[in-house]
Amino acid sequence: MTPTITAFARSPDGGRGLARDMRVRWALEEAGQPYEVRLVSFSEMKEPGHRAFHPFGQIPTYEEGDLALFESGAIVLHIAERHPGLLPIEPNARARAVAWMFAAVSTVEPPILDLEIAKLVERDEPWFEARLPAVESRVRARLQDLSVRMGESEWLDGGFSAGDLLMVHALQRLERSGLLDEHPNLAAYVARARARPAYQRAFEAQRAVFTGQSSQTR
Ligand code: GTB
Repeated sequence: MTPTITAFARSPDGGRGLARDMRVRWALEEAGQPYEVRLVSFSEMKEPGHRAFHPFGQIPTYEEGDLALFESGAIVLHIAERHPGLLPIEPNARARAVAWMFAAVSTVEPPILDLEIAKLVERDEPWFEARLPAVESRVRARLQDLSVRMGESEWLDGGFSAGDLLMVHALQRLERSGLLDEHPNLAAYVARARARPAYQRAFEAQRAVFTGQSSQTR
């Protein structure tokens, strides 16, 4: 059964692939699975119809037959568990890849989001300039540790996995901050992942929504 995901009808990023439907699209492309897209406006997201799928009135959601899911990490895990290509078969390697998925969404991404929110929402606050260095330093601490752990490895742990997918999608939000470039191995890691054909297909699909060329079926 072809799943349906939801995405912003008008993404505030202008199609740069930063919204979280991108990671679901990317996982589906890595898995070679077709999907449909239902675009929702900001007001539709808060209506009961959408909240039936997402309690917090957000995107992305994922519907497949009787199953309705929210939370991009859980959706990517669901896709990775059902299709080859995103999780290793060997049980211990698989458990480690899942650990990297959690590390991406619960250890690395939160300080990145905090920095983004600070720059987007708090810029006019009188305390903005005073707080910024602390926010940046929390991001730097995570990048430093990740950079040391990765060294010159191609991926986080063996072959490309759903852990890399979520990690790269979190890291790419730093693109314009310059912080990623302080670690050439991390900048190369993100570039390597984004060069994958599946990433490129997902990126073009979400960008087509912005340029008005989306078919809403992949
Ligand atoms: N933990 C949830 C998940 O991973 O699925 C978080 C989902 C979430 O934050 N969804 C956002 C949303 O629906 C879109 S992705 N926001 C609307 C709302 O809460 O009312 C976050 C996002 C939004 C915009 C950009 N951007 O423009 O660059 C990047 C990321």
